[in-house]
Amino acid sequence: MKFVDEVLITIASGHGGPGSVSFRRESFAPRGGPDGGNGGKGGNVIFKTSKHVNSLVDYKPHRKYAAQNGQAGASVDCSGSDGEDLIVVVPKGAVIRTREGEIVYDLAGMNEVTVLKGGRGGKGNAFFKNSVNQAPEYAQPGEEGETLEIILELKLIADVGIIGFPNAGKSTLISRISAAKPKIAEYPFTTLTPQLGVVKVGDYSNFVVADIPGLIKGAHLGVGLGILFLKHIERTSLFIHMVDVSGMNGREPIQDYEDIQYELKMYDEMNKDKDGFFPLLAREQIVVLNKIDLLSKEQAEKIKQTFKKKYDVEVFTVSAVTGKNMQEFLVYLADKIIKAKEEAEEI
Ligand SMILES: Nc1nc2c(ncn2[C@@H]2O[C@H](COP(=O)(O)OP(=O)(O)OP(=O)(O)O)[C@@H](O)[C@H]2O)c(=O)[nH]1
Ligand SMILES: [Mg+2]
Repeated sequence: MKFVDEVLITIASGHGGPGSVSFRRESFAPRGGPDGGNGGKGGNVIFKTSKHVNSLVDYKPHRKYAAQNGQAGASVDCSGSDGEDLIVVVPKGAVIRTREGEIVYDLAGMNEVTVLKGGRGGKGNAFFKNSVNQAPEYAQPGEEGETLEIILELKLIADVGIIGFPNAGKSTLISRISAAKPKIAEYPFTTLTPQLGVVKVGDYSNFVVADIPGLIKGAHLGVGLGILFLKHIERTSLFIHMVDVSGMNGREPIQDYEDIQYELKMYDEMNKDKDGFFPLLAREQIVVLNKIDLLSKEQAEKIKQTFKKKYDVEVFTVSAVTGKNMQEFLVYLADKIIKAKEEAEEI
């Protein structure tokens, strides 16, 4: 299925129905009093999140999604019926922004929110009857509904994001530590859309890892698959930065690492004025040097020390294929995430 993570649409709540101007006309009461009923209320626009929806593919760009209008009041004190609400079902991590980029609602952690209220129905002339005016000839119009052009954006919800060049072994890692079954292949850009995997820690706890498409030099200029999908790791406090250190395919680990950092920097630069944005470079990165099954022990240790000294970061050397050193890395990762979650809860 196609994966869509941003769409510009218009939403509109319903107008209130107008009140009615009417007088009772019955053969035994030729000069009957006012009996114009009230108009119905316009429908609201309500957003609901569902874990069963994971893309915005159902929403067509530039289309208007509107709740029903309330019906007009009628004679014999008949009220118009209320317009039906419009229920917009979106993924758990959806964000509603104005066209200018301002956040209207971030739906992460929300089940339901009324974004636009329908207009009130107008009162019919029966409502305005009083001792002074027994036969009012006016009724209220219905209140107008609201219209809003929005950018509906999806940012997946995960605890940790895996970044790295294509072929670094990101999907191999997520398939090893979670039940996710992403496509894995020896050619670059195997992963075309972000994938989530749930990692179980012990019997009671788990965390969510996001595998995103590979980044390459110039991604911020649109090279490869670009950098737009980085938004799916904006919610994570931690990144796993995977580097292929096998030397296969002529890859230079240090250069690859720096190229990715540069792309993150450019992403931060491009998004710094966006409402609610927190720079990617400010997140902690755990460096995972992968494919050490193709290196000698000494070679693996040497490259590990080079990274440690140069960047002052936590470094693991692993093989996502054979599982070497994977347990040690997972224990460290789980501990980090649990601590980060505890800190977030304290705030
Ligand atoms: N020898 C060896 N090969 C590995 C290891 N990890 C992954 N590979 C291989 O590297 C290739 C790329 O692996 P993927 O997991 O698809 O890489 P990716 O980072 O998800 O790549 P993209 O989706 O293209 O960004 C596959 O042929 C894997 O079998 C490893 O630890 N050792
Ligand atoms: Mg992949």
